[in-house]
Amino acid sequence: MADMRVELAGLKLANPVLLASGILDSTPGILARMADSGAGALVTKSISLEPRPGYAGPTVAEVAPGTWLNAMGLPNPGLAEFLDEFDLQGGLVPVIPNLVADTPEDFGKLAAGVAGAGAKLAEINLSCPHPRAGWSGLLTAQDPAAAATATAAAAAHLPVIAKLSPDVADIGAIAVACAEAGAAAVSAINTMPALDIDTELERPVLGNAFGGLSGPALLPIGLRCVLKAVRALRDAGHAMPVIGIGGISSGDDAAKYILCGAQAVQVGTSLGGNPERLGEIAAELGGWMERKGYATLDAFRGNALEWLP
Ligand code: RRO
Repeated sequence: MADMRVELAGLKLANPVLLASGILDSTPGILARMADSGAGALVTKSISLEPRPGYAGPTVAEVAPGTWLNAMGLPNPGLAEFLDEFDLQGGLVPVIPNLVADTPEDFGKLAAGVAGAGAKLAEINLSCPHPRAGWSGLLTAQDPAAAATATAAAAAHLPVIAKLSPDVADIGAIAVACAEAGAAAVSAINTMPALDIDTELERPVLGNAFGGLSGPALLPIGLRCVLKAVRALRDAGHAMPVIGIGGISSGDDAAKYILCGAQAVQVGTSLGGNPERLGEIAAELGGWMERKGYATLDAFRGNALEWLP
């Protein structure tokens, strides 16, 4: 049987298929079910210092079969209630809190809070695709200096994964900036900033107008971003791991990310309505490895990079 164990920023995981932030992660009970289903680790919904109610609806819409647009608006109970509710150290598999803040200071406070509660690794969300309607400016993950400052503030308290946006000219430069600021890993990608219009109402479909696109269409975009990040990090001499996210709905999709050099992957949208799919995706990846004769993930990680000039 293929050995799918993998190390991620000091954590030893049974397999490289992780639950992505923002889906099936709003209560400890759902997280426990995802652990039972076979996840290598669980990333929580984004947590802010203070509670956030989220945006007015509609907050999600299916814009093509399996393709979703969302602008939830970071609904969450805030750090204090999150820490009361969730056990960050005793679970069956590691729980990785996802943190979101508007300032480096708040990223530092959040990181200190979850580290104090026993978290060994956190993901920092630098790339929520839809700030409040009407706001214009750059996402943190669109500005290498801002991404580096936020990363350094959080990384002072525990190892962090910086979650990047696909909506950038050069994701490699952002990944390198995060590595140099002390990130333990980067994850790519968050949802793709997008818009849909209701032709009857002649207005945007979502309450917040802009949203983030997810689903199978994101797979080729995510693969390109991961490959570019892996290459840029390698060229800059950083061994920092990249986690692939976007459009994964099968073990074959997960294998594609690892062939592009990803250390692990996260799965979200395809689990909607079918939580058990996560474990099946991990099992399918194992089946693919056996069919190809690979005993470990290291045996094929990054093989697609050889085809690039
Ligand atoms: O809560 C959201 O609306 C949201 C977040 Br924080 C994110 O990072 N990505 C996304 O698609 N939605």
